[in-house]
Amino acid sequence: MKSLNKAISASLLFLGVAFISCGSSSKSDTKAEKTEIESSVQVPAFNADSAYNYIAEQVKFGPRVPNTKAHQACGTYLAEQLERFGAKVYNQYADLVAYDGTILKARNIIGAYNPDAKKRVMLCAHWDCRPYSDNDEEKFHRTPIDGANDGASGVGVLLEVARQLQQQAPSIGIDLIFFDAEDYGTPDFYEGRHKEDTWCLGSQYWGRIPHVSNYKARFGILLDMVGGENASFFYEGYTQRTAHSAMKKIWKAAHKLGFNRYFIKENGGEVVDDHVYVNRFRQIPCVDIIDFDIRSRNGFNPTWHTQDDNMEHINRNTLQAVGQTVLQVIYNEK
Ligand code: AHN
Ligand code: ZN
Repeated sequence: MKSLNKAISASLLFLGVAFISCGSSSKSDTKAEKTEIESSVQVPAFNADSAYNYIAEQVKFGPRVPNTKAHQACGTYLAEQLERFGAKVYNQYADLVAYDGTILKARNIIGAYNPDAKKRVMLCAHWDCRPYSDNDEEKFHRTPIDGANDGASGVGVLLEVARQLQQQAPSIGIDLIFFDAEDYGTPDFYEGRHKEDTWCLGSQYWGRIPHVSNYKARFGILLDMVGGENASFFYEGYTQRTAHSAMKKIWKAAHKLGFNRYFIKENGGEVVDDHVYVNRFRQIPCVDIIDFDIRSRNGFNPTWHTQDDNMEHINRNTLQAVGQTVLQVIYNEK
């Protein structure tokens, strides 16, 4: 954190010097200085402790599985937080049909900043929890997860982004979208008829019926499992094909900030996630920042869909890397 603040003030100092010299002679307005001036927007410092606390608050409700008290209470909390941070809040309530026919009382929650701006970027994460620990020992297969990383981490980072957006407005409009019912996909133990597209039900709904008609954004960033220990974010396969330029911009920003060990500039595997439906139904290129490494056992973090996906395995340094990178990108959009 300290070094980041130093870096920001150093570039401001440089900006000041550049302005002074430019004032006396336009000839000193060299290309290098110009580039420095253009890239010197003040980017606020992301507070990982704050993001961590927003994750802990969600986890305290218990597993946010659709159709439970914990889910309903957490939905209220999230909408209230967005209000408190000055967003215009939209709620989408929908009855969504799960893989086994269960009707899920779902709620997508959207917080809009500068809602009238034409130039927009959307940031999203899912807020629901998987009702199963089906990557754990068999006796836990039907036990819900805490979802500290899988769900709450992305939302926690975005709530901290919301707090920053209230303090300092970027030049473009921003929409924070908390999708529901992402993680209710068909478990392997299901013996009934298999349906297609059973994951990401909230984003599929939003993609067909967005919170404002004809909703458009330049690009989206999806945060999924962004709080784990030793996280690595590769170029996810679907993102590579559909949101290439936004993806490159994000990894470049991360490297500029020194987060090379998290943001790996190599191809990763392909994951079905909310970004697929954002792109498929709304033609908005959307980048999935997801802790997914094809070199590990199943690609996912060891706590994925297990009882270990709890606060004990949330790492502030990972949150910092992701949160600061997101701020770097959105405050540099013109
Ligand atoms: C599938 O497992 C098909 N998609 C992973 C998306 C996901 C689940 N993200 C979090 N939990
Ligand atoms: Zn999941």
